[in-house]
Amino acid sequence: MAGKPSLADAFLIVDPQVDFCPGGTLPVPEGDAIFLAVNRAARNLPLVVASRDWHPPDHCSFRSRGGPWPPHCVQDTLGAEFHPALDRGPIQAVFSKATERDHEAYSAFEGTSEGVRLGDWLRARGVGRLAVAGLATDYCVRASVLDGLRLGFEIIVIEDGVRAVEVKPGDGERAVAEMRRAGARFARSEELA
Ligand code: VGL
Ligand code: ZN
Repeated sequence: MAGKPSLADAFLIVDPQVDFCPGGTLPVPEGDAIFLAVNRAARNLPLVVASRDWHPPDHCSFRSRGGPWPPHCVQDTLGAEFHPALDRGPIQAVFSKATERDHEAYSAFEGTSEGVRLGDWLRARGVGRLAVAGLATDYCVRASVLDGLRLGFEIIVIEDGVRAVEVKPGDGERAVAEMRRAGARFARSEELA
């Protein structure tokens, strides 16, 4: 395909799951509004991966175990599936995280696909510049972006492809400021086309 060179070598879609969208058990306000931007970015970037929150039924982050969250993204349930509005076609690998009952993991870089960690998988494919979108801005997107920067990736957040939970009002904006300070850049999905 002819066109501008890509702004990124690969695209990470963080936790685009049913439970994080309206109607799910841990809904992010307007969580399902990310998919236009996410699908557009995925069409226009050369390599696409996704992470998924993939909890056992008694995960330590659940209120039943003293954690902060209602049960969500329980392995092999409907709520843990990718949202139907996500175009799965371009996704080449899925990285599961927080799969053990006593360990919480917000960052997609703690996720594995067939035993391989996300960072190693990307490096093995020559990825240096990574675009990131998904849910939620103030939790798993934030943690993934900060981790990716620490690991030496250049990170570009797709700003129309993220939404925040906002347990406290302003959490989304604070997370954006923190990602910027750490060195993340921001672009709109149209800029990738
Ligand atoms: C997430 C809260 C709990 C996320 C995951 O994907 O942002 N948030 N588990
Ligand atoms: Zn979770």
